[in-house]
Amino acid sequence: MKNCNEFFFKSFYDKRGSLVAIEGGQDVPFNIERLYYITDVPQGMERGAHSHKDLEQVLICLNGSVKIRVESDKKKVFTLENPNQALYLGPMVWREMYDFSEHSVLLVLASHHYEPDDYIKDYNMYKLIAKQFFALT
Ligand code: T46
Repeated sequence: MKNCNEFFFKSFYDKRGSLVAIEGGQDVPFNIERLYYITDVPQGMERGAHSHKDLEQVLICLNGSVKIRVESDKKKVFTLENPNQALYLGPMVWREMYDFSEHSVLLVLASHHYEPDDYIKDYNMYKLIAKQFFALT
């Protein structure tokens, strides 16, 4: 699937517990300019429902679990449920986050500062632009 893939970070696990280290530009394919996290999502609530024109992001569920419905040249659903599991979302990937478990914590690493003009929130508009974009990439 284009511009979207699941991967795993190396986890340093010993009798004291687990540590995951993330180096920008090495463990994720961009330099990290921003991070944010999503918590306290009520049961049944969905978030996202947009794409980004240029932004690259990596999603990590630090606690609990969450499902991500994605679309680029194909459609797929990922379940994030381990803190060393990650989902890369490149440009022009539609995403919808849902089924947040109680106490879930979704951490997002982003390649750029917050830019409202980078969002595509209209699904019909997304479909039009994505069709051309993925035909060329
Ligand atoms: C994405 C998914 C995975 C800011 O002021 N700065 C920020 O960096 C972000 C991300 C959001 N905001 C404000 C904008 C809204 O007033 O926080 C509020 C909630 O944001 P939004 O409705 O966009 O949240 P989600 O969960 O629908 O989407 C977020 C990201 O915005 C988006 O880039 O890919 O998480």
